[in-house]
Amino acid sequence: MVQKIQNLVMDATDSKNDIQVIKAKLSEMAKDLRNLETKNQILENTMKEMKVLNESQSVSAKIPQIEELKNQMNEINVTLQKCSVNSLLEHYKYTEDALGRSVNETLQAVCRDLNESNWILSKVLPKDCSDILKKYPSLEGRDGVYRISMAYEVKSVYCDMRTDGGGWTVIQRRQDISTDFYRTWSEYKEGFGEPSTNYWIGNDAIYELTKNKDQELRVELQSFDGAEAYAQYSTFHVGDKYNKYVLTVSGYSGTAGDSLTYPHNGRKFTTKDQDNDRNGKNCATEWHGAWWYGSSCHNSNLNGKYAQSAPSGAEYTIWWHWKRKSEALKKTQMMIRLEN
Ligand SMILES: [Ca+2]
Repeated sequence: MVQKIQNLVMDATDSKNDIQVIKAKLSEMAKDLRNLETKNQILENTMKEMKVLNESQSVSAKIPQIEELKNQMNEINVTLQKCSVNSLLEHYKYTEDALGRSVNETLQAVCRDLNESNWILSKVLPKDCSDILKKYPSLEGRDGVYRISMAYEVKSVYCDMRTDGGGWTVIQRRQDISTDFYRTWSEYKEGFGEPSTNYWIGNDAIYELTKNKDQELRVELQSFDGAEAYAQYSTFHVGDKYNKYVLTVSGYSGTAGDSLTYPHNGRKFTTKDQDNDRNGKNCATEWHGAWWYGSSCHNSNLNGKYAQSAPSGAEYTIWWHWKRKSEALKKTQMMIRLEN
């Protein structure tokens, strides 16, 4: 531009053109300058616009990329999560199956072994406590829990190996309050408690032990003042479940008095949930027990309520003919033995 002006001045000077020519040239120059300024302005604007456009384009261009990246990340995360959860689940299921199989197989094997060993034991084990004493005479005087076989079952029972030569199988035992005796028909059927402390051997077991055998029964009693007495019966057996474990008892001897023959001989067993007595009410619920109740309920109630002292009440563990009153007893024990 400067060069152009210098050339024009030079031309004007050199050629000594007239003032009009110079004016025209200047006017032309001014026009060029304005055009230039306009172009410059347009360029600047364009550059500004381009800058703005560029910025906006770069941002808008980046946004979809970010969104896409985010989407991809999410997909990857979801896939990863699914993958790990699925593989964990699969692994867990496999482990569970394997465990279940092995536990089941082991349990079945244990059951088979148990059944087999029970069957073998039932063949070789003694049938009752007198059988134990017959096989092992040195056990005389050693009361305790022994195992006997009964109808192909092995059962733990308490044996009295001391009284009158020993060999007594204990069918009922109470000595403290820790075992509840107010129970159902099925519980009395199966038996409950622990032979080492308090227990009922079970009506099915009493039936098994007394069927086809002449058994004697001995009932031992202790009151809270420490006094002791017994009642012995030369004949004792109970019927099966179809006969409601009907009681046959006779031939009393002893020091406690006979509170069993009457009114209990010939009576069916009654529990709180099965009334087989001839009383208008259920004697088991009336007197908190389970027994061979008669029409007048009872003279003895050895499965009745256990007291920690000696209160009076027909709902307690009483043996009427000993104390001539309904005094709760501290210890009771019923045991049977093959009659000599
Ligand atoms: Ca009744």
